[in-house]
Amino acid sequence: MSYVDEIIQQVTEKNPGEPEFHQAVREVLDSIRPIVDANEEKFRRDAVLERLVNPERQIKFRVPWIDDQGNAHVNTGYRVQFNSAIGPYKGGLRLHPSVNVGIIKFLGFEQIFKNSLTGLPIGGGKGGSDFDPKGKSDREIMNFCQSFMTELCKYIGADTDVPAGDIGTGAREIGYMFGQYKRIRGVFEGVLTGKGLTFGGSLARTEATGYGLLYLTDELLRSHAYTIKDKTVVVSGAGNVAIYAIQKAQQLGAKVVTCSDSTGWVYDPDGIDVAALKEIKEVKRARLTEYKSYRPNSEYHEGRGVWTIKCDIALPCATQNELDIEDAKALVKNGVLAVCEGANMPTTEEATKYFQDNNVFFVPGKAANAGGVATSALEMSQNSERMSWTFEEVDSKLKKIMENLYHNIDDAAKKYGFEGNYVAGANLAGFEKVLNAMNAQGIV
Ligand code: NDP
Ligand code: 2IT
Repeated sequence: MSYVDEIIQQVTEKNPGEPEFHQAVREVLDSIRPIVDANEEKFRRDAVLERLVNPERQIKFRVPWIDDQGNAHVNTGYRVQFNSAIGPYKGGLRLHPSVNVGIIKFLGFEQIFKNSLTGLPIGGGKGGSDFDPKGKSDREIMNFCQSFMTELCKYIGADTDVPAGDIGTGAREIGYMFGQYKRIRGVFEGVLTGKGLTFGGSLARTEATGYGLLYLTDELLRSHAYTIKDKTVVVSGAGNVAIYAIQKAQQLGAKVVTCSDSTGWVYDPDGIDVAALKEIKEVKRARLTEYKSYRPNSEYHEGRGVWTIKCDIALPCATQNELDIEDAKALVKNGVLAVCEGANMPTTEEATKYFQDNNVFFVPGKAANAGGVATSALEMSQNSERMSWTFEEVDSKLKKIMENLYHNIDDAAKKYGFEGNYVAGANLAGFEKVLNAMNAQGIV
């Protein structure tokens, strides 16, 4: 059996009940076969792949907190510090009831290659909790965040591990966590990114993932003599990534006709009203059912269904495995041109293959959504030099990073004989840099 296949099997056996982690490992290892096969003997001797798929450190802890009625609850907190070959661990904190160690490991593993692709010095990590922020009061959120950070603060720091937002963790949660870190550790440092603008946050970090997704999509299309202007775009999700993806798509002249949350989806044939969406999701923290009261011409449907709408470009921006083979068939049937992932691993393996087999441009999340973490790294730089850059400065750096990133994965795909396969290109380009750093640092 080849070294790659052996490790894939080992990961499956040694990490039972973690299908998303297996999926992420399979996809990366399958892509990097050309490099591994050409160096199999050395890689085996140095246990390169074993070191790649085993996190450097995994932290799991109890998070007790008290609700508004005085009742105590216990959630589980995680931080997986996966790989620090190219920089301090960097990656978000997910707060969602579906969180378990396998989810955090899949996200942390993806983060290694994503962070490498940004070209900035950041290693891979991820954390979170199975805490459900839905329906909690502001005070309950604060209680949870403080308790979570009381334990997490022992393991993180501006030069060791710098967490940020992800599903369920936005500016409010980062603020509460930052306050607790500062109180316990007694240092004001850039230990978290996505902070408020008055205490070290970077302009454009809020917009960065969605904007970056569109900068990359635009570059992809232009490189193939298409333009994004007047294209119909279908987006899933209605959170941080989705909102700013919709906003930038509209600024670039596209028409975005859908968004969704975990209970239903909206079809707005006149184009999504971003101001209304922001008010519903960012201010009221309400459900998408409210959208119709702002836009009487729109439709609200329970359940899932955005992928049934005819479009040129599909941007999944909600969560993992939200776009399956049936969705892929519907999109291809409707003539979709490009699918770029705003979320992490939103497309199933089968659906990904279907897009590739049907000549749809497909860019995986670790490339397409890297603008968020890239801008987090820019926030770290600003914190280190105790300066803050203008919105235009950060935004133009982000745009450059995403354009370069697209060309890097395109070049890597070509270099290894997989022209047009951006999954292979992203994994190969991301891995090359991490491998080089790991080799140089010895067996650690
Ligand atoms: P948010 O919490 O802001 O929004 C998540 C959105 O997805 C919400 O609309 C939510 O609906 C929906 N959603 C979440 N879970 C599910 C589910 N299980 N089923 C259906 N819908 C769901 O998160 P973000 O926008 O920050 O993150 C979205 C995706 O982007 C994630 O995959 C995240 O890992 C990825 N990402 C985020 C980055 C960032 O900077 N924030 C950077 C790179 C990637 P509801 O409100 O009903 O729960
Ligand atoms: O998945 C991701 O890249 C994020 N949630 C952002 C991580 C970060 O450190 O900004």
